Amino acid sequence: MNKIVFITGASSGFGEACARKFAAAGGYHIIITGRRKERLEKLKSELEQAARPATPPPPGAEPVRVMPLEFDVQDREAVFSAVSNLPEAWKKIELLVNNAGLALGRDFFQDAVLDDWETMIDTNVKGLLYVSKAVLPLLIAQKKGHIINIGSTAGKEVYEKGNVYCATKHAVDAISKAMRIDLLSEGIKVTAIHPGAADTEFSRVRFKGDEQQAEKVYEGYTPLSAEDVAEVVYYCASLPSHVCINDLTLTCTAQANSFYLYKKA
Ligand code: NDP
Ligand code: 8X3
Repeated sequence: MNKIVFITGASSGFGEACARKFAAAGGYHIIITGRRKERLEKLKSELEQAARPATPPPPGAEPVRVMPLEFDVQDREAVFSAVSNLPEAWKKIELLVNNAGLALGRDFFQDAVLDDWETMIDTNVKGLLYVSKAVLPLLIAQKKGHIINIGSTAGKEVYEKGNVYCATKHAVDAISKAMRIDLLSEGIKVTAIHPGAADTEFSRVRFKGDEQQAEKVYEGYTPLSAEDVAEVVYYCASLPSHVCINDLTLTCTAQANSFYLYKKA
């Protein structure tokens, strides 16, 4: 029987790459969420119609089925109603990947826009909490499961003009540690994965559509790709049930942490 994985922010970047990875590996049905419905619908048909998995699926695995769910993680009611309206068969979720998130702006604290701060806090922190609280009872009911939270190197060190984005990712780090402790008795694993710079739509969103500024972020080195991150998520998810990676930071080879990124001139 296939496991059910619930991935937030699957219309782009890491989340989309994770959906592709789990589909290609076989043995999973996938709930993909985001606000851009057409992208989710397109991904669903692509994954369901895709050729056979690259590797032989586990014995007894069924062909992948994909359930797109359109909601804004900032909208508490929408999150809870999307999860509670899932068909019963889709409620047997074993893996939650809390990935939806964003940065908005890169400004000194004194110049930053309050609305940007609120959106980051509402999405990266409150959104992650809402989704976790909505999905957790489904994991707890099965006395097993795994939550993978996508943090960031920005959640390990604060960098100049990163202020509130860094704060939200520090919060993801703290929430992950807290979840791991509190969920011990429920048999639920909690993994925090902290990627460094990765070339997705992240910088385009951060710089509000300014393509030139976004491209500059990835000049002079080879950043992580969404697929690199998806490989690591899949690895963490496919370990034996008694093994949990608690905290994992991955960067491209040119990056040591939030401060040290070696760019060729
Ligand atoms: P993308 O911009 O490519 O993808 C972000 C995803 O999050 C999209 O699918 C988007 O979907 C979803 N999302 C954003 N806001 C909301 C919302 N309010 N409600 C529902 N879904 C939302 O960026 P990445 O893939 O790079 O980012 C994924 C995660 O990884 C984020 O948490 C980010 O902070 C983190 N991260 C990114 C790094 C990078 O360098 N790229 C490095 C470290 C961490 P839609 O717009 O359709 O709603
Ligand atoms: C995204 C990586 O360095 O832009 O979390 O903050 S960084």
